[in-house]
Amino acid sequence: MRILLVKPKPRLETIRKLRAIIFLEPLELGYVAAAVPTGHDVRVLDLRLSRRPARDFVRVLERERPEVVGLSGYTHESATVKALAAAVRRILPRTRVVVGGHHATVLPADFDEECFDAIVRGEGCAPFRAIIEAIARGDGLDGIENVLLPGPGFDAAAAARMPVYPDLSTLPVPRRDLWDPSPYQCIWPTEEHPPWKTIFPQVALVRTSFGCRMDCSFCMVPSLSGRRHLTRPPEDIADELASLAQDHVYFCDDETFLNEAHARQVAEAIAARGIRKRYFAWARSTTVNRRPELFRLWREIGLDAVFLGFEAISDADLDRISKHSTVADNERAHAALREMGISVQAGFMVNAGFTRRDFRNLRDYMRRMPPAQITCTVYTPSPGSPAWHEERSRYVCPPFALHDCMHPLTETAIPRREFCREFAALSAAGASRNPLRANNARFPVRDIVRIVWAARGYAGALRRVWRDY
Ligand code: B12
Repeated sequence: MRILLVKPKPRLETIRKLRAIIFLEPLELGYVAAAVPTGHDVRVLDLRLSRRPARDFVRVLERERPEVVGLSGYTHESATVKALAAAVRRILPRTRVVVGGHHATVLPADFDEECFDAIVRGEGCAPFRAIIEAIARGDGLDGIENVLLPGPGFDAAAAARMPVYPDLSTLPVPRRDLWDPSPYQCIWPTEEHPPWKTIFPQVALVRTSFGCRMDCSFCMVPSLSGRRHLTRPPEDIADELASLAQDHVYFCDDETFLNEAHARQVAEAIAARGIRKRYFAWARSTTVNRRPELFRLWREIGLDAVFLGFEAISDADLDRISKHSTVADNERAHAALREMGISVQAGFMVNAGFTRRDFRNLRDYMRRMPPAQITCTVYTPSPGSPAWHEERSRYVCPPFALHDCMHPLTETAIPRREFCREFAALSAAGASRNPLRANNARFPVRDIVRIVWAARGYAGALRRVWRDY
């Protein structure tokens, strides 16, 4: 069979404008493709690369006439995914349409529509393989674990239970041969940038673990993982890293170092194999403070930067979101990482209740920070998280379209247009602390043009957010 796996192009300008700064491989589709039994022809179509995604999708459907189309999507892409599925139904009525990904996992009922044949929840490899085998045999798709069937028999009780993640050692090696790696790049700030090297290297996305043991109120990962932190065998990770063409690796874990013994074994496997790459990973400040020696070890094997979720600038606000860390923890971890030569990406969240004074306080705090790449999002709990259940009855917009962590979804304390202006101004304030700027890094002129253009475009998109309601 011909199988087409598709990543949609986000509709929101806020996400589209991120592309010039960070644009990562469609790894989820690489995994699902790797699970397809041999003998079938699989193709990955990343519509984010297309200027006219709807037209290009139709052209590919007409030219290739796939028997199965697999669609992926985040919550804010729900409407786009449905439109793509409807196009398949219209053009190729006999083609099976399978949807998976984060939105299908947490809110499968949203895809209980005629244009879908199956909704895959959670890790997609085993279910997708079973679906392909069933279609190839001419069987129905009922009875496959973590798969729901749309229509009158839609199992609402099963939809309300979170799927269980498999043992990560059972996962196949993702099929990166299905895309050209060159467009997948992201900004790579370091404490000491090698002179005249690009700050936008090609980047591979690699998973070493899944899940989180914490219970931050705004995140759905703890409910999805059952507060377990599952890990991949260190040797599998080292094999995958050794096979990569890219020198730069972005770890797409919820927290790479939460299982300290595992993180150490991965570092040791990388060192033993003599793999020389640069790494970016996410960590909690409390993990850094508890195990600074682990980060020192990772620094030796190439850890350049760490994302720390600072989130807020008061302990009371951190308590309110069950972050289980303090402002002092964040500052200590920031200083410790920089002292080791590891650059910090600091993530802050603003919330709809922010007053002018709250914005000013956060801006002032950022300006006083030691160098960090600062990113800001709007506190919008992910569907499935405890805070989402509590907050969603107060949403002032349709449920999913604006769920990109850039749009306030409840009423704002100051007029929405002003809120957006203030939020955009935070990005500009944050940019002044970027280590590349603070350390006078030298990089190619084309990168300077790109960063100025990207920052302008992004700030403009943030200022215009109020128009989307
Ligand atoms: C890395 C990452 C990113 C990267 C982008 C990754 C990429 N490939 O482009 C960056 C940092 C840029 C990013 C940005 C954003 N992200 Co993000 N991100 C992640 C993270 C940490 C890992 C995702 C990942 O790559 N996983 C590895 C792959 C292999 O696993 P997977 O995506 O889960 O896919 C598996 C299954 O879902 C399933 N599956 C997926 N697709 C399909 C399709 C079919 C047909 C089938 C059968 C199965 C299937 O099988 C896959 C293989 O195992 C997750 C957290 C998490 N735990 O997942 C958040 C997460 C996905 N992000 C999230 C959000 C909200 C965003 C942003 C909106 C935030 C923002 N404003 O910056 C943007 C949106 C970007 C966009 N293009 O839309 C949310 C999504 C919530 C939701 N319900 O939609 C998550 C879950 C974080 C959270 N805790 O809430 N993100």
